[in-house]
Amino acid sequence: MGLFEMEQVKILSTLASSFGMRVLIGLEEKGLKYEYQEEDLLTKKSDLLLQLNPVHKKLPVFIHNGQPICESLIILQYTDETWDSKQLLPSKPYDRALARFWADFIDKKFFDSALRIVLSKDEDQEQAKREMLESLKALEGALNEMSGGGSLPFFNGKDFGFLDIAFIPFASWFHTFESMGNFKLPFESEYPLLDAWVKRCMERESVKKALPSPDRVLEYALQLRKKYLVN
Ligand code: GS8
Repeated sequence: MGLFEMEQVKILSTLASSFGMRVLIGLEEKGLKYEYQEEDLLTKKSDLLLQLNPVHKKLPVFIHNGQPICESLIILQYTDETWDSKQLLPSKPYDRALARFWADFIDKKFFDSALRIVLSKDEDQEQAKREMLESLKALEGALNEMSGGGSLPFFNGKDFGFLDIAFIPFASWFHTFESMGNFKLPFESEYPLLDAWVKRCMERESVKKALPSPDRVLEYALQLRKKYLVN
């Protein structure tokens, strides 16, 4: 039995969670075996989820040999510190800081607008749409700088890594944002580097395996909206 098979790795998540997808992609890239448990946030949070993530009560939860770890970016960093089969974060401290900065931007700015496109309406939704376009512009600029104007394929340069993993799951939601916001994300005209980057990432096995189809995501988002629409 190889070293990795002796480890017990389990993930609680839900299919359409971009945060959960991050963890699945990371584990796949590292070649780790894991057990996956689907949770249903639309009906009831399981006792296991409440017990393992009592602070935020959110998915995903990563369980390594019985110890729970929460927050997708923290989980990715934990896997990097625990298994060195493929390092997800770049090796230079400055590059690591940049990758973490932009991953944090995605969680604070991009995700905030995403949530409001899905769960709000009228002026708040319009504002969220404008904010998403601005966030994508900023990410296009970051990709431009970090990939040497597009001459390198990924955010961190030549290797697919932490920041790619932090953002690519949202590609499965782009169709949902467009459909719910009744607008078009102008990738080809405004964000050509991101456009090419999404297509490149989508060719990776780890990404193909973790991302649900845009239709599945929309179906889930419609249920979320029905349940949580802020009036
Ligand atoms: C976000 C997790 C999250 O929002 C992370 O892991 O990176 N910062 C965290 N999880 C959602 C499901 S995915 O949209 C969740 O569990 N929501 C339940 C709730 O908000 O009660």
